[in-house]
Amino acid sequence: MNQPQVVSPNSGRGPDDEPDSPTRRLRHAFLHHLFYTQGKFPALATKTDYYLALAHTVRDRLLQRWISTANEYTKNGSRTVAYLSAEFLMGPHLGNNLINLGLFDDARKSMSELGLNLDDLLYEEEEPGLGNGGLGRLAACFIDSLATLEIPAVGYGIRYEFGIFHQTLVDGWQVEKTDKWLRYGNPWELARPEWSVTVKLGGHTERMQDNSGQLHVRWVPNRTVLGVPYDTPILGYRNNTANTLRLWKAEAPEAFDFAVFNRGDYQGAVNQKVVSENLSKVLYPNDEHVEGKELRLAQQYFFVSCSLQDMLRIMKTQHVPLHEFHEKFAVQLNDTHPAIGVAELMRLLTDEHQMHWNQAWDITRKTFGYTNHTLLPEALERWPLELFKRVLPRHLEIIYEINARFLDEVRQRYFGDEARVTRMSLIEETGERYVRMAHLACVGSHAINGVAELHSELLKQDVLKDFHEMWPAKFGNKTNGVTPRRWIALANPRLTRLISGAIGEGWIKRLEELRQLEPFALDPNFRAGWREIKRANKRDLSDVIRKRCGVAVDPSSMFDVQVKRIHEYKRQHLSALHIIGLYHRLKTNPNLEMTPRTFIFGGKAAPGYWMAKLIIRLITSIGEVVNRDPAVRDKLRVVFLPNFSVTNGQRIYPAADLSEQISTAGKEASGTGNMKFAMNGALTIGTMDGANIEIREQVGAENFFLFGLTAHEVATVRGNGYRPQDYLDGNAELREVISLIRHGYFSRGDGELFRPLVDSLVNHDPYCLFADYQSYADAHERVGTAYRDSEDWTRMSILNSARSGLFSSDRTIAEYCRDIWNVQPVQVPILSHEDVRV
Ligand code: OX2
Repeated sequence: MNQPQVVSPNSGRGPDDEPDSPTRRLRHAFLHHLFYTQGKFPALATKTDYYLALAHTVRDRLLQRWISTANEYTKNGSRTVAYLSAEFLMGPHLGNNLINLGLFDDARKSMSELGLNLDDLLYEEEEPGLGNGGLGRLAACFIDSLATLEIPAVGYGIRYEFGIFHQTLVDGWQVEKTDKWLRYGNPWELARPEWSVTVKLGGHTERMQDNSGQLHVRWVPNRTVLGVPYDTPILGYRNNTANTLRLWKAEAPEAFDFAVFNRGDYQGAVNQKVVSENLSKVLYPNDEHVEGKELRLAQQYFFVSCSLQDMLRIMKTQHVPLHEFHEKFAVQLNDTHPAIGVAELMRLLTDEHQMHWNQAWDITRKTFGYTNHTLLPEALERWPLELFKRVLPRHLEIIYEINARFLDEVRQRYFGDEARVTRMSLIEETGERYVRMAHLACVGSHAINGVAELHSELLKQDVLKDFHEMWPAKFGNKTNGVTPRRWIALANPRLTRLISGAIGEGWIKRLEELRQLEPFALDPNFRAGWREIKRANKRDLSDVIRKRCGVAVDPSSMFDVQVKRIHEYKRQHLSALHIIGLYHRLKTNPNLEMTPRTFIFGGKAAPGYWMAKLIIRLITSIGEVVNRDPAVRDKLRVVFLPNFSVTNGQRIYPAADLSEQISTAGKEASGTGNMKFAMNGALTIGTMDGANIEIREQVGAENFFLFGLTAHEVATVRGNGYRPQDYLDGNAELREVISLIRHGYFSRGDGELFRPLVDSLVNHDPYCLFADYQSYADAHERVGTAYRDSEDWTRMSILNSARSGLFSSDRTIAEYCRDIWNVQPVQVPILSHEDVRV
């Protein structure tokens, strides 16, 4: 628990106080909450109490915007975006809300007048880690941009009681700890039990005819759960908009079964509660790998059904007729996790509201848009038919009906092409039978998009080829982006001040304005300031590394960073092999001139992904050997920072010199970390993959370190019977590297530890590390040389930031609004509680 702190004795009053200054008001409100919300006085207050008191102070200040926004949207009946996502990786709210409200400096001042440090309080917030990685973080950036662009929008998802696990390292291995983010309460949410909805699960269906001969289907579930919405306000940047993130918690309809209890069965009496609450208990920690678990399907259905029912409720209160559903709501499916929504909306419209199939289908298709985030086959969701039927018997019937009508259309279009019919069917029938969620999403949506240019092209040529041939106009690209509020203004305050001093503050809302920095790249004074900021950020990160990893790193060395989920396709192990290569060079040639480098890794491995965990072990093992070897320690350091998260990312991106974006070409759909690094002035070493291609195009090929096979070349090499052994035979350094690992040099002589990894590489190398090794090493040579010319490196660093404007999620969202959602901004006038009449 935290050490109590003492608030200075003149608590209520500060120095130079004007009676009504913002800092004074903040201070008063803060103390008010410390007393009346936390029920504490300074001598007993913990840092958490102080954090919570400040959080409540800030919450009060955004409630007015939230209410005004809701009022305005209701009054206008505004067309609204509903962003459906199983993950929202929000990161801590307090700092971001202070930035968006324009209260950051006042808060710092008022806290310091109380003898408190704002940064300490910010770090007290347990971040809501309700996502695995890029996909969930994208959803978070998107709702930030929607609010900043004043677009009426709701983010719908699941309020997981336990978010992504906390990663610790024990003997160099990843060990998972439960994420108890709600432990001290969550000041940012408001429960809205009055808008709870009921969700059915399991059971069977019945058919009956009414008096007029009309057939009705009744779904008789074997259980129901209650979905309770928890709302979090999402502020726009310095405007009056506060949209809503609505996350559903699962509860039992009855906490307690009295009949069972009275029979003396206590366990049985509370059992339903336990089973129901399991639905929103924990986030599945798999990134781009599906597990096919019944609970996961139930989770997906649960939040989607709650959300669609919520939309119907909103329509009713605003007197919007049912047939205008698609005019009231634009619903976006963030990957296939919410794709069951297609069948659920059909069920709601036809079974529950007696709409005719054709009309319902027309509305459904006009409602949904589908974003695909990956080409990896193991990430494409398909549910075994038996499992699906057990959880969602009615939806399976609806999917059969959709499929029958759809396949009729296919047969008509492609006469005689039964192979195509089999390929496109919503049901996979070769071997075990599955429901294909991506196909359901494609058929049920009017727009389908990938998340970077290459990815969207590959979708059309590969995974969704048949669908593209049938409906080319549905397909488009929306290159990802990230919010500059969190990823520059909040994460990198020093750089923010320097940039705003040079070109004003407009760039925070209009990131293309960063272009105005270009001439400053030639100004030696500006460059010196830029360099000094990078150095200060690196010093800060060094402190963190010393504390967390017990390793001293030199801020004047080049910080070479790879942070993201651990996955073979992302090739953290390619970097590991290269580090061993450098180590080998230094050991065999102690006088070798080499740019001193600190390699920093971070990222979580899915708990069941053994190879990814072994890659972490390889990196920590290399660190153990390299960091204590006096012959190399001035040139090489290797650290694995545990528990990469939004919070940690905010310290890491601003301190990076080099951004490693080294996935096998064609595998990384977009990447978004690549954008955060570039914005903060890191140069990229990367492959022609995902958004790297567009980043390179923007920043200029001369300011980007390119290496490796292209996606097309990878396909060719593999198509021609790729033999990694040939590359090994042809590369002396790579042979040395593999031999060191094989002989246990990094595992205290244990030749077995890394055998699965080495064998996989030598015999299969599914992600072509060996094919790219030399090209990667060569690119690193160019990096080393470039870094030694610090003036020129700084110039390139400035240009990387200056030309990163395209990668603001504001640009991405503006494109979604224009091309897919057809929604307009709504300006919100501020309402005071005196304006409200009951
Ligand atoms: C990720 C992709 O791997 C990444 O390339 C992309 O930038 C991100 O989504 C946001 O679009 N799960 N995570 C992803 O895809 C899936 C599936």
